[in-house]
Amino acid sequence: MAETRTISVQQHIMSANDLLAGDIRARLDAAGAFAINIMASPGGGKTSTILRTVQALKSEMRIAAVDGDIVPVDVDRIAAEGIPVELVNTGGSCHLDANMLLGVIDKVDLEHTDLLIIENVGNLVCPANFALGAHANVVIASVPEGADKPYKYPGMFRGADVLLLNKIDYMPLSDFDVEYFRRGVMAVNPDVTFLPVSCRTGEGLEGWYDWLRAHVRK
Ligand SMILES: Nc1nc2c(ncn2[C@@H]2O[C@H](COP(=O)(O)OP(=O)(O)OP(=O)(O)O)[C@@H](O)[C@H]2O)c(=O)[nH]1
Ligand SMILES: [Mg+2]
Repeated sequence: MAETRTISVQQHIMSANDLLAGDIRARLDAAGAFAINIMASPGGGKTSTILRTVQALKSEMRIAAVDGDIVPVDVDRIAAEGIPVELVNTGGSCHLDANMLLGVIDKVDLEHTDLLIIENVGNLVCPANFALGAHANVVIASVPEGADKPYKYPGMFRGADVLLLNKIDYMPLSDFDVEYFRRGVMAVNPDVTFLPVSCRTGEGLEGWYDWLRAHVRK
């Protein structure tokens, strides 16, 4: 019987994605649009953060959004805030990749966009492995998920430029150990901008808006 051999092609798939991500970055830069890739577990607060951000900043900057999902539930919520938003139908994939994003980027008026917000698929593993050409990775962890997430999903936390610890309003009901969480984050990503926030009460979000104000060219 013929011998079975396993050939890893992972490297090549990643490289192809990186090339397409480079194309997206070039188009964003040519248009002067700053893009963020928001990643979190399902329910961590990606859409809530987008809604809050749009409400707070849409009078200061032109915001558009792209949402990776299989149904337009979040797209409809974001559109209700009065900004352009496109659904990238992921067909059930566990992440967005650059090719999927390229499929909708032409529908976004990048020339008239200062901030493009990409809501990735709810997952703490796969999205970290696929660059989208965004200028910054924004990872959201949330208090009910527990403080051990940086230890269990280091790849996601390692790649973050901004880390929002959301749902801090749950802190009094929780055994969440902020120092344990912070140590886990610092072990893999000491330079990350770490901001505890609550999309429910608004606590801490001013720091997030200021980070965006400092990075988005208007
Ligand atoms: N108490 C509290 N609830 C929050 C907070 N942020 C979000 N939620 C709630 O958490 C739930 C999930 O929030 P979403 O913003 O939809 O989360 P998501 O990450 O977009 O979820 P998926 O798109 O399904 O992956 C909703 O019921 C929100 O109202 C917060 O800071 N505090
Ligand atoms: Mg969502």
